[in-house]
Amino acid sequence: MDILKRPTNGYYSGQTLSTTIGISRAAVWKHICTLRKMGYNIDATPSKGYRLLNGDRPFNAFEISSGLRTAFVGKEIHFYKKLESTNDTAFRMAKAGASEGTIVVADYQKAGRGRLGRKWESPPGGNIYTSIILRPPVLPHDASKLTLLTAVAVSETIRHYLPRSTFIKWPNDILIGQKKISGILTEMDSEMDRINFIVIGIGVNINVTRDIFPEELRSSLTSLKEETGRDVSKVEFLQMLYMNFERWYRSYLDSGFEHVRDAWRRFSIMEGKAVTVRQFDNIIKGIALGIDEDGALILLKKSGDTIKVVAGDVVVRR
Ligand code: BT5
Repeated sequence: MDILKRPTNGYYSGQTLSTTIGISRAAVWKHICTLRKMGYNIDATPSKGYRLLNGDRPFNAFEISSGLRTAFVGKEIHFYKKLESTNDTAFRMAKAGASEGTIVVADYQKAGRGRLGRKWESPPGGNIYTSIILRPPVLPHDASKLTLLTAVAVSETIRHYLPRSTFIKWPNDILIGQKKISGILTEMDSEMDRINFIVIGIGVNINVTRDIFPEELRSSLTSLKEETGRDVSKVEFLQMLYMNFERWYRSYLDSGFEHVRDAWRRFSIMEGKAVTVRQFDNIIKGIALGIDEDGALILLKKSGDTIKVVAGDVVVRR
């Protein structure tokens, strides 16, 4: 693939490719067929040879890893056209010993999951569904901080395309204005005092329009395409996301949660707002004061008491 990408005025003949790579011409043809299946637009003209036609970088593991400037996130990438859920696959891989930073990406999820058994709509082709395997040397109690630092990394990446309007709603929603563009699902395998591994699943709506989603969700979600009016490269988006993620993950492990918390607060839409938090059947109302050093949401209740919320779904009331 790298040879075909080198700039040329014409074609690479089958003979040139065969001698450069050191394989037979029949094998060159087999590789060309495989590359076409991977999404590359390759022109094959008898008597001239092969030429890579211009076009977007196809969405595959090779493209995601070429030019990915990370130390460990994405050093191993498992790419699938179709999966039940990238989190399920990543969880199985982690159980079987996959190393930290291993990535699972899919172009379509048949059973994408949100939190608490909810569904994550995962139509084929236009969106990003990815999971990152981590083995952080922290206590299970600290796992929720990884959701918050991931939210910062996702928000930063989206802001590259939409400079002002990206916000985080605690704990795991990324919004454009009031509409959800991305969600994060953090799952863990742990003992009382040790994390064996964590899988961080990230879904982002990219090159789709709202009408592809079920009607009841259309007014509450959006995509990069809806907001910018154009398609963006999913390869470029993912590379930026993995780089941003690795930077924040390292910052947290090396220097603690404080910097993450500061960045999170800059993206937050909640501070000072009246919110309702639903925790199963329990409803808590209050003014959101921010997040504490553990990543928990701090609420000021009408009674004047402050309480700490560690899990739940938030509605911002005004
Ligand atoms: C989340 O759950 O927001 C976590 C979503 C994580 C998805 C990723 S994709 C890769 C990885 N593999 C998986 O199987 N999952 C992860 P929650 O906070 O429970 O929000 C779910 C709610 O968001 C649903 O009940 C809908 O209201 C809404 N929703 C569903 N699909 C959506 C979409 N594509 N875009 C925006 N909102 C959506």
